[in-house]
Amino acid sequence: MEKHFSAFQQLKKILDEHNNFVLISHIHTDGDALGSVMAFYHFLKNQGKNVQAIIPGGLPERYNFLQIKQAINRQSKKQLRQSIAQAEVILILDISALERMDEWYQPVLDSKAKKICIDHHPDMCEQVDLKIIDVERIATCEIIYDFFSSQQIEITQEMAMALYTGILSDSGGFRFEGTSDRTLRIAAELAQKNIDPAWVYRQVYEYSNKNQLRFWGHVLSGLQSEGIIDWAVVPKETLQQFNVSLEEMNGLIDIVRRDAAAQIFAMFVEKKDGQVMVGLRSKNGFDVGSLARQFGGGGHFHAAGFSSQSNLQQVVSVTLDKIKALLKENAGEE
Ligand SMILES: [Mn+2]
Repeated sequence: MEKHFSAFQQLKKILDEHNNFVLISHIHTDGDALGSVMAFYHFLKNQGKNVQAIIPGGLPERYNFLQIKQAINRQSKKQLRQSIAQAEVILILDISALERMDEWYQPVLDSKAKKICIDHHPDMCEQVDLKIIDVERIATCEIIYDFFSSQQIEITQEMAMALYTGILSDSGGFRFEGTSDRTLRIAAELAQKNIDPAWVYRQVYEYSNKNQLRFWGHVLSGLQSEGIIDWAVVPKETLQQFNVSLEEMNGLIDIVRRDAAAQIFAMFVEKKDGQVMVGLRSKNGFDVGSLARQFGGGGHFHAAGFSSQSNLQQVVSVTLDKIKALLKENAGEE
């Protein structure tokens, strides 16, 4: 039997028995977060329920094809705070850490609503009433697909598009570790609902402009390397010079991953306010998720990140030293 079957039944019962819902996911949002929110949005709306969908921070333009603007952050902040306080059920999707609800973290915790976490990140969701966590899944959208199909819920074309996009984007276009035969079977099922894989790929992965590509070229030409570690450093002046947003960094680290001679990858980006965002990837047995958690961040075994208030050079050297120390430790164990 399906591993989450009884949790899925509980979830279905909760959805059936209530009318006022809030859906929320994480800041610096991505295709899986948006796909998860949009799939539940369409499902609950089709059931005639009241639904408010919330994403902290901005909505990336490239996902406009999912009609996110028509569904997410539709109320003023004051009204959203009220919706959260009055909700009966809050679905927290693909969150990794509840703090990633950002400005909505405290309002959600204060709400008397039943709180439900559905996620494929290691479990860091305290203070919720029901958790459906599965770290073996490439995307939260995979778990949501299982929920719908286990409960014989019809997946409409809009729901299928949302779920397919989430799986496509979190799997890096069906390439990353964790992409399984099950991933491909689910994608195939969803694609039957009038989804053109090449068209969706184009929306998600071919959305760059020339300026962004030139910026990527600049960063790549400054790529540094030591042993099996590759890294790049982007000071805030470079972001300003090329006039690119943080969002336009997305995907760059996955180009760096193409270096066959390296196995651990880090990208250090200094934001306008001085905060440093660190993206981490690995393609061996090195757990970047646990590394990121040591620095107050989060993520998966092969893809993770954290942010720091220290200055850029300091974050670079502390992170690289930590990676080297862990590599030495791992080598000692063998
Ligand atoms: Mn995800």
